[in-house]
Amino acid sequence: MPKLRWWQRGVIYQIYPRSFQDSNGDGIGDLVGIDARLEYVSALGADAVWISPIYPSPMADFGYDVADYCDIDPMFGTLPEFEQLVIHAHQLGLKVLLDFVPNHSSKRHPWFEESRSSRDNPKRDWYLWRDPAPDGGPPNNWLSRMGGSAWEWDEHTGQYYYHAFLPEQPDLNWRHHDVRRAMDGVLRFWLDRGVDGFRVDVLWLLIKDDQFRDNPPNPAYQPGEPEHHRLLQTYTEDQPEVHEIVRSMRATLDDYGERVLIGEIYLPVTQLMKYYGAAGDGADMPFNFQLLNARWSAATLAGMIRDYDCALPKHAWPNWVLGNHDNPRIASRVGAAQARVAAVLLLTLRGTPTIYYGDEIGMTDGDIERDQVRDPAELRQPGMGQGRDPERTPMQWAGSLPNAGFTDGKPWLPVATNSSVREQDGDASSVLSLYRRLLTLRRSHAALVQGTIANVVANGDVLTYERRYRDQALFIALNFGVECAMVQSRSGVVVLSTSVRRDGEVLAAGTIPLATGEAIVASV
Ligand code: TEU
Ligand code: CA
Repeated sequence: MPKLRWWQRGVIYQIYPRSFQDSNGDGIGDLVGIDARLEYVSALGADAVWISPIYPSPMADFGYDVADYCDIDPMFGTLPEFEQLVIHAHQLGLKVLLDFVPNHSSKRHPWFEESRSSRDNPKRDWYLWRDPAPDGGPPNNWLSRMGGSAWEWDEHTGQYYYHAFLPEQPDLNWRHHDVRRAMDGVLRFWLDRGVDGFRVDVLWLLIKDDQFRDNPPNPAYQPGEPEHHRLLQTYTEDQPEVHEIVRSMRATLDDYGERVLIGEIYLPVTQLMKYYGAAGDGADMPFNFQLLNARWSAATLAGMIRDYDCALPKHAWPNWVLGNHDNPRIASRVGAAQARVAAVLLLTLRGTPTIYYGDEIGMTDGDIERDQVRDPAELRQPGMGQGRDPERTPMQWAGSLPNAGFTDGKPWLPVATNSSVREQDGDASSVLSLYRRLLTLRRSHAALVQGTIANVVANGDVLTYERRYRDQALFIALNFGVECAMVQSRSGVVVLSTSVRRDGEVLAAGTIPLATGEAIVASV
């Protein structure tokens, strides 16, 4: 087996910068705050931090609307502070991944301001401008993922521009050579500053149909679903030409050695696999989001794990994501007990895990009152279940401090009331301790990092599988049910359990009991 790359051995920890640690009392997290918490992340046992966008931005979509790709927003800090953060992270053995947002810029980006200034501006075609339909309406039926038409009328030049998200986020034209060149320069700007890789925002949306054909209706649309689900995204996503762009991003990173390219891609598994590249020359890890909305049952997960493993191209490296800033938190989706089972699952499956900040202390979705809503997705489509504020509430460092130690000022979103890092720190039975134990176990057991996964079986509410590397074999059993269950096991020793009292228990061959919400890892 070839030597693994750092991101194959490692665990990624996602930081939503607005909500991690405020250092200056303005109620918004920042780089100095993140820097002060790097020791925590490294002691947790993570290997890399991925920081959601920190570039200058009007914050219409909280940084996913970039006004300058090569600087830091003053709200978050300065470029020297970022460079300091990278040095500090590297001293701690942590890699730093940035969020690259190439699909769209802010409408305040100088590129767009030029583009919209006149029809014959040299940057006009850097964005997607179209004439109105004969009736004066939008050029076609494409819908925004944030609600309404994806076309915004520009009075000054008498054309519409396309935006897959907010009107404040015009889509760039990735068929234009100069756009590609400019964006390549952006990647190099950060790589030159020691950044270890990128998570690329909406990678599967970069290219749209060059004939701008109408999207067909979605026959499976159910009332109550977000508006853009009315149409299939046939002409607005996953176009074949996107792969050539992924390849060129990958080639740029390869100029710098072992840097990682991760794609944010919400697609069914077969389409997802194409993003690895036909010759393994695409993304290192197209994000695998299946756990984000999986039905929480042993049978569903067993099928999903087996199918994913089978679908992976030869040499492609798997990965699993349990939470992010766009989806409800795991502890709210499956409850506190099952969130522990989820932790064992995430950190014992084959592939690189991504942990969303706060999940390691069992944070739940925050309660956001109507007048506290900040997320544009919710403000534009109220009550559609699109709101992302609940999973973006501030990290809870110390329950005894005001705002759980996140800020001395007024937090931009309310701080929830979950138990904090400090409360869980010395408690061997806490979720935080479980995460730390799991991350330690990964480091000491090659089978968890580079072993095969086999015998993935659901039996009633219990999921079992084996991880094996050379003469090391681990048996993992997880109880998804609300009742105690019996599991067939070989003889061995429990090396980790969700209930600490079982650690070190000797298992005789035969059936062993698993309490509700219990998961074990046994050396067999
Ligand atoms: O998300 C893309 C995406 O497809 C979503 O899950 C998105 O949150 C949803 O469609 C909006 O209602 C990425 C980022 O992760 C997200 O935070 C940004 O808002 C979005 O791209 C635009 O940059
Ligand atoms: Ca701040």
